[in-house]
Amino acid sequence: MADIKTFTTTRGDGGETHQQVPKQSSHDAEGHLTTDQGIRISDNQNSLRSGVRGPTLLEDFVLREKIFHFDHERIPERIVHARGSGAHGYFETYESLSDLTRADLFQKAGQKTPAFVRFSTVAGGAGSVDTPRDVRGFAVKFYTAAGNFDLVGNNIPVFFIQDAMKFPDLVHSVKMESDRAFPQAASAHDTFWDFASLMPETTHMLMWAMSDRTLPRSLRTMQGFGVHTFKLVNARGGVTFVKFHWKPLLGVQSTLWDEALKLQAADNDFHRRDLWNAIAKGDFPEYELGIQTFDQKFADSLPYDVLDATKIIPEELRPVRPIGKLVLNRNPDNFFAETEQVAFCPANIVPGIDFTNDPLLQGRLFSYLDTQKSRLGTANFHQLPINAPKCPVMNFQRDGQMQMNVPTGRANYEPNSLGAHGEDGGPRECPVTGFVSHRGRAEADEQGDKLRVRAELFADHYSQARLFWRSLTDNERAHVASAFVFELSKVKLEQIPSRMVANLRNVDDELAQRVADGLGIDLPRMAKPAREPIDLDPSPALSIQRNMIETLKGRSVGILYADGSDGGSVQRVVKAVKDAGGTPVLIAPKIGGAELSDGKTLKADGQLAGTPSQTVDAVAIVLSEAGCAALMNESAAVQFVADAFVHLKAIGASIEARPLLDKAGVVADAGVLGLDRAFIAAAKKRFWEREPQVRTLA
Ligand code: HDE
Repeated sequence: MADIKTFTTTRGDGGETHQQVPKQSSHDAEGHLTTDQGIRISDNQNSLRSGVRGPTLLEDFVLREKIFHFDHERIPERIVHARGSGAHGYFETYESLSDLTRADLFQKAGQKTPAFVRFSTVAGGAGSVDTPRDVRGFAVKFYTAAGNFDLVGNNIPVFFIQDAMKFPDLVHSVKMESDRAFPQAASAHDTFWDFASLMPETTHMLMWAMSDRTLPRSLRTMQGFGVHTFKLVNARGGVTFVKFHWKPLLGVQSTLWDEALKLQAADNDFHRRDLWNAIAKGDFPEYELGIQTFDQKFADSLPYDVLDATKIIPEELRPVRPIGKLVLNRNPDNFFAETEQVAFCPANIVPGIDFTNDPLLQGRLFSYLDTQKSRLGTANFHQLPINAPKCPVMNFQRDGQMQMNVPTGRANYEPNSLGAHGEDGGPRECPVTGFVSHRGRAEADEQGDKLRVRAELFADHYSQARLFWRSLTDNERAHVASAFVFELSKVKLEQIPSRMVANLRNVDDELAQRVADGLGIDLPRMAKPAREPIDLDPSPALSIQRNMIETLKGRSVGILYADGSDGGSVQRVVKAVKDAGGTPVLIAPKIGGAELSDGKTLKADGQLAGTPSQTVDAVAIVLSEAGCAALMNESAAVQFVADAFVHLKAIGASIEARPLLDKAGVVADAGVLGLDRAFIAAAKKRFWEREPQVRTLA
């Protein structure tokens, strides 16, 4: 009935722990279909009825059980981050960090810890699209030998608000509006911008949200951040402040806004499918974990507060030290059991890691456990296989709905002398190896009277927004300005856009002017800042364009061909793409393929109308004269080429395909090539210099 999977985790001390998780299949050992009570089912097609055309009988327990289960198959979706995609993998530590932390997973070079990751969008429901303009969740559960450690981060290093008190307001404002239930998965509406424009502390995050960071090309090409400042604690109790960073080994890549919009139509599951396919074919996504560490003295030297989640510490000021690598090498067996039921919680930390007084983090520590109870229905959700630690769990917690273990023994209290769990009546506390909260002496003088206040430096809402703006390239700045224009153009209440632009004047007057011009409104007076912004040094590390890695790994090249296309040319492109580590995608007018010049029929991976060029990273157009003529009046073909051009992608084409390129409005530039080697090199990047030719970079 059930085959058993064994998970292994290497401990810091070299020992191993095992846990067995039953993997249920839908039939018994001999292949028979059974009810949930194990009774073999004779007929799964027809309900039990009285007479051939008579009424269905209530006694049909097979039918009742099947429909009863179906009726309850859905659970409440997450209030935020409802749409997500998960993957299993492992984390490998590069070198011992024992000088900084006693956290088990960081003790030995080469040490591997099993992990599960869930990526998500924030605002949309579980069935919404993968490519809206939205922040992405990047939540990692490390099943360490000393218990579960959850690093529940985002792909942006800052957050909209500084205090947990404002989280319900933020989320209410961004989700679909409560009376009309639209828009779905979009921040471009009145209530979000009403809230954002009234809350200047959102400005830094808004700059990131309006940038290409919220349009990731794939889940494999985005960064992740722990956002808050945490603490690392070593065996001697020594503490170091830390910020966690994930960096994809493929580099960070984003789409353009027009591309993201069209992807919503082309493939709602673009990111989920990409992640699944990559893992399925052994192209395992990898992300390096890095840390920025610092002490109190450094924190005190900054003109902003390290407890404020709307601030970064630029990498140029404090380099990110790579400490290990996450490899995602296994797709979930079951979406619901794993990706849906996984329960992350920032409060899940292990000895060697600790919280700071960041008021946003402190609120999160309560929220996640609380929401899991409502979402998963029982305080025993930690027993679900995906949530269960892979190290021993021993305590006196008992009972509750859906208790899946059978705790033995008479004693369910501590201390006891009954010896139910060993001679000494254990399990017992572990004063040495157990979790001890760091005493937080460094912050002690900030504790005292009960106050509802924010620390002084939290009032600086604009300096880092300005830093971000100044760190971008011209193209990236234009995208930010256009995104503000797009979003605010969807706002119907007149007072909101000018209030937002008034805030933006504190970031940069040119940005504010561009947004006002784009909206066709007068530049409003500058909003009075709570604290005068200061000029901080730009951080080139924040630009995606500047740091893009030129590679075909993780990227795909769409090869458009039709009847009569030169077989040799198609095969040469396919081989060259593969040799460079990329994925060739064969696209033809018919999914059955096309008959090439050599008489062979080549089957397609995608049909032209269903595989537009935004689903690939570069295009090769391999057409004969007749093939090209046949596609000249095919809008999908013209659009295929036109979109590749305006999305700044490399276009390689046979000479015979030129008329199609002309019709699509392609103008010769460094990214428009023949089908030779130069095309493969070009396919590794985007042609940003083309952008002023294809859209207004206001
Ligand atoms: Fe979350 N957040 N959050 N959040 N969050 C949830 O927990 C919350 C915040 C993040 O794939 C919820 O199980 C509060 C920051 C991710 O399952 C909920 C505050 C960051 C995920 C919740 C924040 C995050 C969540 C909804 C402000 C980046 C998805 C369902 C005080 C560092 C995890 C759930 C997954 C999910 C609360 C702010 C990341 C309601 C109260 C900052 C990646 O508990």
